[in-house]
Amino acid sequence: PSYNRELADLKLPEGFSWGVASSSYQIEGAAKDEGKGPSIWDLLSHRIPGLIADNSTGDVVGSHYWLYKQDIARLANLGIPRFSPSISWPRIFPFGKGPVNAAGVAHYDDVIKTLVEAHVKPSVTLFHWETPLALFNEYGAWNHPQIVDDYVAYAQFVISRYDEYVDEWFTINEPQHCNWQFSTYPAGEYYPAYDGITGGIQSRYLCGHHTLLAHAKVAKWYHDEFHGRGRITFKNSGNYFEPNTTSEGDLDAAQRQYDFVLGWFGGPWAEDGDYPQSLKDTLGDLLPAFTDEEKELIKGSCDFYAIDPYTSYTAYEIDGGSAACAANQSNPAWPECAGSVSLEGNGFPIGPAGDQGVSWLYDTPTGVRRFLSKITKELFPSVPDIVVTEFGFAEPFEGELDSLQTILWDLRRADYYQSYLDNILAAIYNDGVNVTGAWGWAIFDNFEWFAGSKVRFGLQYVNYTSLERTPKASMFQFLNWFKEHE
Ligand code: PNW
Repeated sequence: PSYNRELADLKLPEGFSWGVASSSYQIEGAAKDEGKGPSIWDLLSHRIPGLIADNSTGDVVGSHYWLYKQDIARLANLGIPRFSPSISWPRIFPFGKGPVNAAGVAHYDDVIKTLVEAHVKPSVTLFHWETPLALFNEYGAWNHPQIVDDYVAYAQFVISRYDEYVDEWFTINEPQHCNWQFSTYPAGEYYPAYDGITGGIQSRYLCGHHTLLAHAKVAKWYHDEFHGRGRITFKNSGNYFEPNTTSEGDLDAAQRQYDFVLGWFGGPWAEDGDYPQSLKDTLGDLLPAFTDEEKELIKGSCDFYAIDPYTSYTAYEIDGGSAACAANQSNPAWPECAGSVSLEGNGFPIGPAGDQGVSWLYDTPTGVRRFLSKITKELFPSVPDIVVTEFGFAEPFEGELDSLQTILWDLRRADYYQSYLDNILAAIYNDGVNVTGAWGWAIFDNFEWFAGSKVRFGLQYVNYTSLERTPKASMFQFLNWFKEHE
């Protein structure tokens, strides 16, 4: 059933870009094959028992590295026009820099060729969190400014090689999150400490700073070198925050959340190419400063806005108010300084919960519509168009995955896709937002980082023993929606 009968007959704008997404470490497997070097995720998933919820790793997962031909053939047969994969940095440069791994390059040559021949357009992410371990060991990776030039060299290698076939590039996946891989734990706990860097919040803002600079340098080079050939941006992670009431404190709490999540990486759209004032005021010396030259580089470095708007929350003022919190580093909500309630807004649940392994995820369809307006009209009015580069749901499961019916008859996920897509259409038609694409996460079940392999985001089920893929009910709902609206 359609949730909005008035939208049922509307067609997507011409050229609307849709498809499915995933990332290399989450689907490729072949973690030690054909010369790939280790990334920090090989370390995290192997070295620290209990760190990944089910102690799973990315060693095998869906083995897309070996099965890409059938995976791409299936996309083509299902009529899915676009796929957004990522390339693994340590497959190309096993040590992060230096010698190129010819087998890794030959592999991606064939992946791109296979996609092109199948008429499935690739939108490629260059860095989806696979930081080469060698660079971490050498200088602390994203904690250190040296990473910028090493990343730029890698990105230039890949873009130069595939420019002819790839019309959309994402430099970095969700810089809001890649930092937690270094900053969730104090230095010395799982990683060695570097140069007086303490990890934690200090790493978070240092790593963020270097991802933004790395992006901006690559974008500048791409714009100069390949002018007009394609588009480049990075993928933002962020969710919608509905103020709990119209009180000044709740409105302020929502605004601080936006500043500290989207605003942190909003430099490309901010008038001055810099961080928001509230970040500077709260973080002081913890927030590195950009030079004027760097701000110029950052400004204009994104050709469109990419957002992964999975869910929504209610924001409310915490005890003592945001201002008091902003001054109090021992407050658990520091530095965002706003509670983000997942279960209650005005006392009511905000939506059905996803798998407990991803406790941040709720099915909140109207939030996506409001969020798209919020970003393009209020937060960053200079955004020309916005692409929903990931959205998806992890169906909650009771007990083990032993019944084919519970696995494949994923009604909650089907409902999620239907209602989010209806609301994206409403954002376009009712609210006038220039949404130019939407990609479901994920092509099939994949390794969900710290939540492991039990959390399943796939539109196709993967049997991790036989490696067989089976489309879920949600895949057909997703495809039918596009059939009706194209
Ligand atoms: C994204 N949140 O991460 C990543 O790009 C994917 O690799 C991941 O598998 C997918 O979403 C599902 O989790 C996110 O807390 C992590 O709102 C956390 C959040 C959103 C996205």
